[in-house]
Amino acid sequence: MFPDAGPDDPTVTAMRARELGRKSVVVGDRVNLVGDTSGTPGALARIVRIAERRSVLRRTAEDDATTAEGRLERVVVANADQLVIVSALADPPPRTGFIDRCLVAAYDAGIEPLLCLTKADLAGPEAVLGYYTELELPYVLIRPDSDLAALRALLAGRVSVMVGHSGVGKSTLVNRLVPEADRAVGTVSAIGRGRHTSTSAVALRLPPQPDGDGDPGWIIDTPGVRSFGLAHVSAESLLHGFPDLVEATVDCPANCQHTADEADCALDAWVAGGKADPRRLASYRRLLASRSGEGDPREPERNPGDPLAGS
Ligand SMILES: Nc1nc2c(ncn2[C@@H]2O[C@H](COP(=O)(O)OP(=O)(O)OP(=O)(O)O)[C@@H](O)[C@H]2O)c(=O)[nH]1
Ligand SMILES: [Mg+2]
Repeated sequence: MFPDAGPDDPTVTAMRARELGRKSVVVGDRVNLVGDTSGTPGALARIVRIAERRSVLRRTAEDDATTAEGRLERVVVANADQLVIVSALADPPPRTGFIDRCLVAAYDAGIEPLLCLTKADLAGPEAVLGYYTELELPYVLIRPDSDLAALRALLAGRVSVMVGHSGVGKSTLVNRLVPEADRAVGTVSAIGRGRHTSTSAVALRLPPQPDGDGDPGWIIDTPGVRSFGLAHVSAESLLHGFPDLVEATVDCPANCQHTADEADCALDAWVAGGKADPRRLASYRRLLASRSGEGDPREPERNPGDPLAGS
């Protein structure tokens, strides 16, 4: 792969050469190949080198770095420029806790976020967008019959990776963007029983647009995730996923941990003064608590009164 390969270049099948050792190749990696790179049926090339990665999107199975699961770090994709956070407006319902986690991961990876709200035919976006008012977060609304021109313009010239819960419509959208992709699409009821329709990440070249000049970009479809663990992100870096809160912390006492039991944390006054949404501070503090292993933020009873807050 990737952007420098032309649309007419053959698709090459390659395996990882033994000399790479334990280094794994992930979707989005740029690699050097040797052997038969003709792309003819049966031809097999070898991957002998992985180029330095421009960006690395990671997630962990859990938030708590003291557990085995928390230390299990997965590289989701390499060299992406944009993280398309896909959330359905209904069926399954949107979870701002999950979106907040993705924003932290995007910041940590040096990737720009784009909020993609699907199933706009089933519910309105007001509640979700209201939560992000202070953020200037770019977003697109998708319904089955919607024109995808705005989304295509945001994808042009870049490598974008889609993440989201199972059943939010990632593969449906990829199939609309790249008709020959033929990604399997599932029913939400089956997904609810723990089935994920897509089981591996796949990068697809977006088709050239009639009026567009230049590179239409690449889109990477990924399997649905249940949660987006952030054990690999330091407590300090977590805050950067909350640009609406970060400014307030210059008034915090030295070594303030910004937790709810910090008596002089400036974030409380910031929110009380209407400078940011209290739900965003609650979400940030849930992430802080979850990292230190205090309870499970995904338990709905921890978010009474805020149906959007789950992750
Ligand atoms: N009403 C409505 N349904 C949609 C829309 N987009 C997708 N769906 C339906 O949602 C279901 C799940 O879609 P998928 O594209 O398989 O979801 P996914 O995000 O790829 O799921 P995983 O591969 O399991 O992660 C399918 O039944 C789609 O037809 C939409 O905009 N509106
Ligand atoms: Mg899918």
